[in-house]
Amino acid sequence: MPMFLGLDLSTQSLSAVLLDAEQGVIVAEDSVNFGESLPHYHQAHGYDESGTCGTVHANPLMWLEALDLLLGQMKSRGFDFSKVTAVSGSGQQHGSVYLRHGFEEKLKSLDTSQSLKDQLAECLSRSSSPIWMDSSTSVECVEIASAVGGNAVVCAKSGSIAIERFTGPQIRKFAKNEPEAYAKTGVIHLVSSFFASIMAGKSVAIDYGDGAGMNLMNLAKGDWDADLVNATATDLMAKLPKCQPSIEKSGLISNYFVEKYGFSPTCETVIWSGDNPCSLIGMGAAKPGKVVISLGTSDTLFAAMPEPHTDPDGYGHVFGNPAGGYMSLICFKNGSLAREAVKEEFDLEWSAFEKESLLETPAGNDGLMMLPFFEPEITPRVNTGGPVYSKDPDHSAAQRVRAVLEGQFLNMRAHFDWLGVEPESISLTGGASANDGIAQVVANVFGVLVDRLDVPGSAAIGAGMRACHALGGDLTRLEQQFCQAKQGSEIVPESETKAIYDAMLPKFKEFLTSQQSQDQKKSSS
Ligand code: XUL
Repeated sequence: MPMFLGLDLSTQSLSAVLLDAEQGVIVAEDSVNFGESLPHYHQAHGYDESGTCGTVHANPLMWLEALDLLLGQMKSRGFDFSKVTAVSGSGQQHGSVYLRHGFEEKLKSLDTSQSLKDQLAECLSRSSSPIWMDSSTSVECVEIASAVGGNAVVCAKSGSIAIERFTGPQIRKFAKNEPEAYAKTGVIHLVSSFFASIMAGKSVAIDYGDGAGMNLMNLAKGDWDADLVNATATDLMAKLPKCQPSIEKSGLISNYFVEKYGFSPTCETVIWSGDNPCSLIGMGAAKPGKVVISLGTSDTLFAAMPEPHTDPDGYGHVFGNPAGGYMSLICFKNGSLAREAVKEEFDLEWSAFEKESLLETPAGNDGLMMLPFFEPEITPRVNTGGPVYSKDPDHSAAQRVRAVLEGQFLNMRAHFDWLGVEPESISLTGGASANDGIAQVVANVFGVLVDRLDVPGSAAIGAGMRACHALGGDLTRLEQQFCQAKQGSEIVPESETKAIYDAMLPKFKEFLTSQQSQDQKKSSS
C-alpha cells in the first residue's frame, strides 16, 4: 500500500498527516504545539516575543525537539512508520537556519540514543532563526535594491521587491551585524530545506516555491541570481544550497529515523517547500482557476499563475508553483492575530464570530470601517500603531467583530487586482475557515461562493501529495482523492451584500490611503 507522510513545520506547531494514495484517505494525523508541549523555550506562540525594532526570531532547537517529540508520540500511539513509502514537508516561509561547516558530516553520523536537538546544537552558527514575522531589515532592503539598480530590478528578477521578512535581507543583516558568526556559517537553509536535510541525512536543495521567497532566486532561470546574491552578502553563493524543482527526490531517509522510529530503509525523501506553495497543492489549486484564502496566524491569498507577472505596488509575490509554473501570493500579517485581539479584548468565544452573532449587525456595519492593523501591516505597508476606526471607537462587541472581519476582507479585495483573476469561487483553508460566520463575510465581501475542503491542514496534505507526485503519482488523481469540497461547506453570498461592499470598497481605499500618508508623515518627521 503506497503511504505518503506530509509534515508541516508552521509558526506554532509541527504536524503530520499520512495519506493512503490507494484508498484516497488520510489514515493518521498528529501534531505538537510548541507553546503547549515545549514550554521551556518560552516561545508560547512559536517565537520569541521579546524582540525589539521588528526583530522576530524562533529557536531552531525547539523545532528539532518537536520533531523527535512528534515522531515518538506517533510511535507510542501505535503508528507504524515502516509503511511510509516517501516523506516530504512544508515549512513556514522565509525563515532561515545558519549552520557551521561540518553540518553535513554530523547529519551522516547521528546517534539514535541521543536527540536531534542535543546532537545538532553544536552545528548552529546562529542560535536563533529570523522568521517571516520579522520586519527589522528595512535598511538592508534599501541597500540590496540600490546595489542592483532599484526595486523594479529586484522584482523583475526574483518576483518580489526587496521585502523585510525575505531571507536575503535577513542574511545581509546577519552578515553586517555578526560578521564572525557569518564567516563560520557553512550553509544557510530555509526552515523547509533544514528539515528536508534532517530527514535525508544530508544537506539538500531549496525548492522553487520556497526559494522564491528569498529575494535571491532568479525566477526565470530557476537558479540563484548572481547580482542579487552578490548584493546581499560576501561569499554568499558558497553558503547557499542548490535550487531545484519541488518534485526532486532527495534520497533515502536517514538511518536515524529508520533505527529510532522504524521507518523502512527504502523510504524515499522528497525536497520540502514553503507552507503556501504546499497549500496550493493541498487545496487542489495547482492549475490556474482557483483562488485560495488561507486564514492562519497571517492570512494569505494565493492562486496558480499561467504566466508570471508582478504586483506594480510591490506587495504581492510570485513564487514557483510546486507542480510547475508559478503562483502568486499576497500575505496579510494581521490575520488570526487581529481576530484574536478582538476576541480577547471583549472576552468573547469564537461563537461571537459565527453567523447567528453576525446577524446582530448589518452588512456594512452602518458605515463603521476598521483598519485591522493591530501589528504593523505588510499589505499594505503601514504602521497605524493599532486598529483605526472610521467612527467613534465606542462600539459594541458585535460591531467590533463585524468591523475586524469586513476590514480584513475589504483590505484583501483592495490588494488583489494585480492577479488579473475574477474569482468565480474562493476556497478557504486554515484554522479560522471552519467558522461559518467568517466564511460568510468572505463570500459577501467578494460576492462569490466560498467552499471549504473536507480535510484539515492543507499544507501538510499538500506536502504528502507532493511526496506521492515525486514518486510518479498522478496529481489530478490525488486532487480528486484529497481535495474535495466538504459536503454542505458551501457558503453562498447573501443577496444585496455585494452592492453594499462594492460601494464600501472605494471608501475603504480612501480611508486606508489617508492613514498611510499620516503614517509616512510620522515616520519622516
Ligand atoms: C508568506 C508568509 C507567511 C508564512 C507563514 O509570504 O510570510 O504566510 O509563510 O507561515
